[in-house]
Amino acid sequence: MNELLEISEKKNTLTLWKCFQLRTSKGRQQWIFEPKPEIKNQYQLHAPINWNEPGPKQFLEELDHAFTFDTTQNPNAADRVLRHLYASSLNITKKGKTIQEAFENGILFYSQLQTADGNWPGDYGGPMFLLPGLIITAYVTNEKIEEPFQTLMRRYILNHQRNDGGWGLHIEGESTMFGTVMHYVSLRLMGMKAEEPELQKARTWILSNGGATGTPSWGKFYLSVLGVYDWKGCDTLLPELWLLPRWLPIHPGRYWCHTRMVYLPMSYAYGKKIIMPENDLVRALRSEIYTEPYEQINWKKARNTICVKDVYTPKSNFLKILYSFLNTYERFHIRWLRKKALRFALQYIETEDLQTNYINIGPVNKVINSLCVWHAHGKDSEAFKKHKERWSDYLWIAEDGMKMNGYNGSQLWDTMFAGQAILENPISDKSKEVLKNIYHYAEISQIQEDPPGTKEFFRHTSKGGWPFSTLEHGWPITDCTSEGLKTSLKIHELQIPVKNKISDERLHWSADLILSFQNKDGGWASYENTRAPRWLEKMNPSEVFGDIMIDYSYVECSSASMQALAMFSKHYPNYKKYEIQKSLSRGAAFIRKKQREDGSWLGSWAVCFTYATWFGVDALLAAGANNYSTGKPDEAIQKACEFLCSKQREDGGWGESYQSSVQKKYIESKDSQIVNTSWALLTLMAADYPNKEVIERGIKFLVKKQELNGDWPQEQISGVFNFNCMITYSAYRNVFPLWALGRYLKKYGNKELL
Ligand code: LAN
Repeated sequence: MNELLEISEKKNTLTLWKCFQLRTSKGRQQWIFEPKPEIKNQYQLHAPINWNEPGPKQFLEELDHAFTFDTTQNPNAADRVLRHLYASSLNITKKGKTIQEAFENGILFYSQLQTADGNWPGDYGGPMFLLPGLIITAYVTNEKIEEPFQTLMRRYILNHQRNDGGWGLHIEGESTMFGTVMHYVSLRLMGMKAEEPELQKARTWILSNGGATGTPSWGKFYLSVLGVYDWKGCDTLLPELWLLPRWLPIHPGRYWCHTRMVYLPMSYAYGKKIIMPENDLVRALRSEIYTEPYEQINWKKARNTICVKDVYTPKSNFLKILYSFLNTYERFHIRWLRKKALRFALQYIETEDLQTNYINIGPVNKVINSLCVWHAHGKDSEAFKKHKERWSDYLWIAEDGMKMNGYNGSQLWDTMFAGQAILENPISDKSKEVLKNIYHYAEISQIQEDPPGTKEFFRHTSKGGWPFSTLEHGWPITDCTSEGLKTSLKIHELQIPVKNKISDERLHWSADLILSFQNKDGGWASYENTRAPRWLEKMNPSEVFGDIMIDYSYVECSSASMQALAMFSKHYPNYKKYEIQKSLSRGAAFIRKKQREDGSWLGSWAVCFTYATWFGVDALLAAGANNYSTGKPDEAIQKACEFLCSKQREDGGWGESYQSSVQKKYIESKDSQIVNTSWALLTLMAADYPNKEVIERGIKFLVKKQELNGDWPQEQISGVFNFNCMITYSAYRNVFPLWALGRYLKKYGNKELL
């Protein structure tokens, strides 16, 4: 392309990106469509806009073009839209010559993305089954999604269509029936015609892989609501389970809270058999996605049909037998019992809505709760309106279009990590200013009371905790509480002047909460204590996720909790001293038990062994284990360091593919990754690993990767949940290299770079 043309096209792209603004308040993030007056005039975008008129129509076409994203090299977008909005004015023209300069440039760049109330907004996409849930819900409830957003959603979906015509479970995954059927249907609901080439290709994928009866159970659920699958083809989602005695291990109150909160509205929708009135599009879809005529589908058989490309956790025999009983019960179910169960489920849904200010715990129950509330109270009800207002909290715009985030953001988490990264070496005025704002976000986000309904609706206490995202969301998490506590304590140590200091009492609440979260096995789970035995996993009906039934003790959550307790004890030596000591030694025993033969730990929440090994080593150190500086390093720490060294690559970096998490064995990525390298370096430096050359090679790799403006490039996807689904952490590429550089500076001082 002619160079001038290319420049003008790029300019046009950036202008179109700028039609969207991010509104933030107390961590809440909402993208709004707000074009500049020039754009409004240029494309005749004056209210009421008729999108079929030539000006607006052209605008949408150009918008579509501006968000076209090439996934062939890397399907991970780099959160460019936000970064362009916030950070395009910074002009660093020279790469740092020393490690200190690289560190400061990194802070300078990253500080521009910090919002006025101290947190970092960012892309938290990755999973590919979330947006379709919202699109289907909006369609069923007859809610129109604003046209520019629809354009960006379609674009996002098309950008991530794979060469074979399908879509995966997440942006890096191979095509699955779940991904493909859900996106095919979504595109059709958003107005695309069945004959369009992308849809033809998708249909070919679906039909040649057995048709939509092979969609996993969560997909079957959405299709049933839409009326393009028969509820008879779903295993029962028995609402009566809620009425079982609470002491029974299979009572859903004992499930992992995410599973519990998803199956809750699912069981309500199933009990009510919510289904949209049939229309032409529904009839058309029925004829498009199956290999046989819709009327001839054997629904009973379809319950147990699943495409081989989707299976991660096959339904156990135990579950199949259980379902054969429950499905029989479903045919004759007791009316009054069903009614009672549904009344309870609705009350529980409404309580969750109130407790979370209609944000809900996650993106899945967000949309299914909306659907249930719409069904129970109607489109004009206050409750449904409040639900709708929160849809935008989950939607994110990046250069690959509009996606649905895996949470209402990762604000608290990213912010506390950024704080700890800078705290390694907070010498510049800039870093102090950034820390002050970080502290402000910690202060306004701590949960100070238990929400109403805590006991009745199976919640652990919340007081003193920190959430993953925002206070309004309000579910406390073990390690988010710990990172919040650690960061607050460290900032207190630094004694920078802050407006509202978090009182000693509030910090004691946190320590109490962390202590209360410890499990019998000595470890810590994610949101609550482990409430049921492991065998409950045999009842995992999801087919596509691993380990979802109970909240297990995790290395990461345990380590963060131990670090926080140890640090707390240093600040408040007289508060529950012995209890904390005991807790730490039980924690250490759990961590040691989880270490693998090769010295590593398996990660559950990021990819993968480098991440958990960082936590494993930090946990042991927090519990008082010796590092190398003592001359007699703890054997487990030694093994962990040797493991890491064995994985360092020629270029000085480390790199794991998401397959490490899926297969639970170390699988290298094609190239070394900034994020894995940082975790490995943080671990080796924490352990005081004596071979400095290993560390310097890693540091050099990080500095070499830094961009001119102080940012780092977005590489592969680094987050995971339930072992099989990946999730984007757009902050990690900034926070972790900064943390590693900061620690290097603190330990070894500054150094010229070659
Ligand atoms: C998260 C995000 C944060 C994450 C950490 C705090 C990093 C972790 O250390 C503990 C687990 C936790 C809280 C976590 C659990 C699973 C979540 C909530 C997610 C990965 C974000 C999205 C995911 C959620 C389950 C997605 C919806 C899918 C279902 C299977 C319900």
